[in-house]
Amino acid sequence: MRLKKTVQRCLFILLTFNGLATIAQKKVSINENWEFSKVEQSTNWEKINLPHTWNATDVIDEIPGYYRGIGWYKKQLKVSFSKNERVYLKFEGANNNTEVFVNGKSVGTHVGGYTAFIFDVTAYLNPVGENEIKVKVDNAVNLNDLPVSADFTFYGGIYRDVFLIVKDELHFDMKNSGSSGVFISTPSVSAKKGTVKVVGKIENESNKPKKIALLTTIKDAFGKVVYESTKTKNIAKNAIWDFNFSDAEILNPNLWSPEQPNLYAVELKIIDQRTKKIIDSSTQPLGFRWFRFDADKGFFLNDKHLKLIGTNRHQDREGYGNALTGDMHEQDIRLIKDMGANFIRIAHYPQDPRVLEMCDKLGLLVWEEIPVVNEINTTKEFADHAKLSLVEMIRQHYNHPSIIIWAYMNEIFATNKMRKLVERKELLAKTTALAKELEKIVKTEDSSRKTAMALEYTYADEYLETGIGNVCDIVGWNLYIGWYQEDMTKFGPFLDDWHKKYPTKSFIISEYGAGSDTRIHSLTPTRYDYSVEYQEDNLESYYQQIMARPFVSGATVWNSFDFNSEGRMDVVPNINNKGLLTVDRKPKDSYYFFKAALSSTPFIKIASSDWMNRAGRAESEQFAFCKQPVVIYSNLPNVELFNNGVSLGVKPTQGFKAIWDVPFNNGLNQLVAKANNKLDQIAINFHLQPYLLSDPSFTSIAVNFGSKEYFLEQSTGLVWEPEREYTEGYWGFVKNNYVYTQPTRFDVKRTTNDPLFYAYLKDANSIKFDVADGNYEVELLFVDQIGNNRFSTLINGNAVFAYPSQNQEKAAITVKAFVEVTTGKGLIVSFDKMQGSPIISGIKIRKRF
Ligand code: GCB
Repeated sequence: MRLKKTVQRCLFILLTFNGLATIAQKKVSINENWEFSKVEQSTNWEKINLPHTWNATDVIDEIPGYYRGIGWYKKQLKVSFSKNERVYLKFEGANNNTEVFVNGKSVGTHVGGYTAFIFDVTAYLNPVGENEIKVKVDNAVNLNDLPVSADFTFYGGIYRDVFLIVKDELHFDMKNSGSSGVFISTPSVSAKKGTVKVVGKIENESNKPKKIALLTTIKDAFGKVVYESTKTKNIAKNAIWDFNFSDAEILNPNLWSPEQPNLYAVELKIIDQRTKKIIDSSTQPLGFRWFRFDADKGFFLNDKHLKLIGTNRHQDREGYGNALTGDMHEQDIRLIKDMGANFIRIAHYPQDPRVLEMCDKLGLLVWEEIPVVNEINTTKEFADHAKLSLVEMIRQHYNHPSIIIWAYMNEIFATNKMRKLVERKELLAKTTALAKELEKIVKTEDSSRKTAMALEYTYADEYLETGIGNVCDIVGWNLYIGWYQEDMTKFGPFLDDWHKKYPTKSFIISEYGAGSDTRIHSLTPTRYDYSVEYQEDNLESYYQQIMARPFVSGATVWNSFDFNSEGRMDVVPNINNKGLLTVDRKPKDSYYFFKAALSSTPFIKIASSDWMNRAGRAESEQFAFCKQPVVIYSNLPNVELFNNGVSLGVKPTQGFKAIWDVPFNNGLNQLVAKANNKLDQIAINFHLQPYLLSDPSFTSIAVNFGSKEYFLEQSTGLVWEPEREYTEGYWGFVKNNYVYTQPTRFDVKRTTNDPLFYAYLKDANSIKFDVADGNYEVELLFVDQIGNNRFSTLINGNAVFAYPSQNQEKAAITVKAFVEVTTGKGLIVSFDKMQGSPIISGIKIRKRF
């Protein structure tokens, strides 16, 4: 009740202008007090507020798939408007197909989940009393929708704001593809002078002619008026005035750039000449900047060279799906800017207005694209939807000075290899034809930006065969050499080769990256191990290779944030974890590498913030410490590191980093890194295993069998150490012909510690822990139902568990046993094999007495 009243009070925002009379201008969100149901006839509607998605939780549960179908929304709404006003509903985004009903009648439909749409609902509304707004949203699988397939989740729902807009019947164009109806550009711009072009339509929907004045004011970032003009016009009844003028010339404009995102504002007001009232207004951003790409030298902004460096961004977040608040969108863009980025690829679809607003304000150049991903459907409907989304994206975001690239396809031949040969030929031809059509659309809509598409290494043959890469201005390369393919050092040579083949084509590395899970750490990082350390190695190497090649215009890491991709099985089921930050926006240490590389102010960071709990063996019986590497990221030339107040020496940084082999003591290690006046500190808790396990200082050990990585249990900070072969006096497995192979990842039921369980040691003869006599608690970890393995596990000769258990699924199993060791021979875990192979995922031993 209370909310409703507030809304109604807010409906009238009174504007005053230059002493002119005031009039109501109304644009108010109507996000609150909706009801939701998957079934229209339901008697059980859930009360919700927008933004909303019905998939926020079912994309992270253990059941494969997520609900793709219809969702109904309804809301009661009181609207007061007079007979010479028009009322609109504006949806900033609903995925994917939407139909809106007012008081039981359909007012319109919209296809496409990532762009805004507006309906004039005046004729359907009851001007006094309640109205029922009902919205049917559908995210069912439909191959005519964009995208046909992609590595992200197609959350359903009204996941962006909805606005109620009330306007006079004479107003700026409300029928132009969900846009503001006003288009600002700078046809000529230099440091000396910028010309501003203002184009749009004013529609007189009344049945009387009207004399109006269009007042245009341009203000600089400080609110100072730098241009003003009044243009009058008689608009006939039910007629449209197409206005188009370029007489605004701003001398010595403050240029817009990532370092100085000087924003101007263009304010347009329509004044009724009879009543002197402002009857409509629109304020648009304006930035003076120009740019060009050079195939040899890279990108230039305002005639200065600028290497475009940044990230990609998906829009979802843990627990929210894609239904984020404006502040969350803003926080993301700030995180990207704070890292030092000057460029962002808004992939793979147009995003919330707040995203673009923040890119303008904070200074991030933008590549934005429509979601034509992996493949096209060769139907006319699909092509129409692609064209519609492209036009909507361009018109809706046209005024943002941050945008420099409109893109329309991503890895477009990704699925063609799976198709039959005849189909393949047709698909390649139709895809290329569609690319040409989309290219033409961009050039007609907005020739001031460049066009692009993102290609991928694996489909290079198809790009050559069709020449599709030549259709657009700029090629994006999504390159994962060193992740999906071997050897990251081959990345640079691939670029050299390509540049030689196509010396006149500018390109950007639109994607590069590696997956990482902040729970996984490695002293020997390798491809596909998902350790934070491998991600760092990969990104650092790519960064150096990119910077060393001036012909590479820029690069965007895949991805800013870990994101949901239901059906993907990396280390966290349903999550693509190539982010520099986690799904809940915690920076991984690789984020700080970029911060060191890109910050213009002194920066220093001990890159172990994901690895504050560590474990390892003492160097020897005499030396009660264990040496492990610690990386410092900094843009300062020399860094000094201290552990518990003792200096470990000064080291020069190379490639924005220095590495120390830190002698860790048992317990707390207070690390402090210093350079100039900058300082960073971190406390690392080290669990030092005695050199001999029989030492009285032994307390516990946890081993992640089947893995070469440390696994940090999130809830407790417990460190599971990587497996090792047995050496006398310590611990390890005894196994003939041991060759390590990386585990196969799968979703392990009933645990969130999937990597701990899906990695398992197979066919070990035994596992020995040379502990002293005493009482121990032993936990054995298994993943159930692997192959047709049948065996029993014994501790010091006593059977404790028969595998498999009665589960019918690949689930986590933990068996706890209390064992007394009396023989002086330690603890031995062994297996009695009945069928297949014995396997074991982990062992944890804790000394009790
Ligand atoms: C790509 C795709 C992107 C994926 C990414 C990955 O090339 O464009 O959508 O998420 O690779 O992580 O595999």
